Amino acid sequence: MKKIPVVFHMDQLCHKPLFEWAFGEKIAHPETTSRAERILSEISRKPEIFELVSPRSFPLALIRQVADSSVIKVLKAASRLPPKKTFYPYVFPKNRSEEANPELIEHAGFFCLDSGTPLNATTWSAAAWSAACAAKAAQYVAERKTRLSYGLCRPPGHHASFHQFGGYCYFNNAAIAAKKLQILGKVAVLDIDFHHGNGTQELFYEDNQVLTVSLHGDPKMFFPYYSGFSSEKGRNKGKGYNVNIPLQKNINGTQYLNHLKKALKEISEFKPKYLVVAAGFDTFEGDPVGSFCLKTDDYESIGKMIAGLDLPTVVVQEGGYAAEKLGVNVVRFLLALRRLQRV
Ligand code: Q9C
Ligand code: ZN
Repeated sequence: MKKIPVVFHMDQLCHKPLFEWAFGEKIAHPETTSRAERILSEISRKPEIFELVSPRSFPLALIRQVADSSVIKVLKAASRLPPKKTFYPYVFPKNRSEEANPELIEHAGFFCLDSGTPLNATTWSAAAWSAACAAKAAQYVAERKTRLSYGLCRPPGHHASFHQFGGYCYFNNAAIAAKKLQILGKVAVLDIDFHHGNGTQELFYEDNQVLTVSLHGDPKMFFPYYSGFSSEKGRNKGKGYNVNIPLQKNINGTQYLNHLKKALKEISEFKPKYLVVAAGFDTFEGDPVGSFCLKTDDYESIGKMIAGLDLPTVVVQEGGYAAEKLGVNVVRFLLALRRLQRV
């Protein structure tokens, strides 16, 4: 069986968000470098199964498809910040002012969703390498080199929309993978992160060639709060091509799998040529951000069920903040998908 390509670039580790504001408290930022390090260390224990590869350049044309030039300019402007300086936007205008200037770091709030997604001199490079991981993972599948690939994307991506970064995300990595594959046929994006994939939903909201399906904590109670409701079904041509499945707060593995079955039914009825999985592991029982009760074994069951679609699949890393268990959870999930490599 072919090895599973794991795409990662060391410069992604230069991104070190310090803290965020959570419900009035300043807390240590959950999106740490140790997340990627835990995944890398688990993967390196199985060299007969995984092949670690690095992207070689930024996928600028693809980034431009998922991010407005202003968002790109903001991150590039942040590259000019002094090395230890971090900017946390804290004013978020709702209007689209003519005066909004992406070169001015104080205006970053125009292009940003929340206060948990800081900017510093390394943000642009880390986010662009993360995007490059998604693009290269998609390339493996597009060129039929493998039927399964994994982009170890960090920072994550699914909260980033065309006009705004946020939710620890800068560029929408899953959308980059989908855009790359879309040229070749219909794509389904399945988002199993604890949070609603608002950015991915928005990027494909009017598209009937990309089906977006997300299972997540109910936005009535959880970030991003303003989207992820089941009534959001797509717009214009895209009507009927977005599916949201908000779930109860303490859902366990068995219950989760029942909902996943419904999600997969929607996907198989769409008859896509490719699958992109926005894979967050903040659904884990011990996660400090999520509230679900999934166990490590459940990720194997989820992987098996997804593999049942038998589609060429690109897995893109999203959230998951119980860092000590993140590596084992990711590996259990990928091993269950490995049957896709059989030809
Ligand atoms: N600390 C992803 O999982 N902050 N993003 C919530 C509680 C935003 C999570 C406040 C959570 C975003 C990719
Ligand atoms: Zn999440």
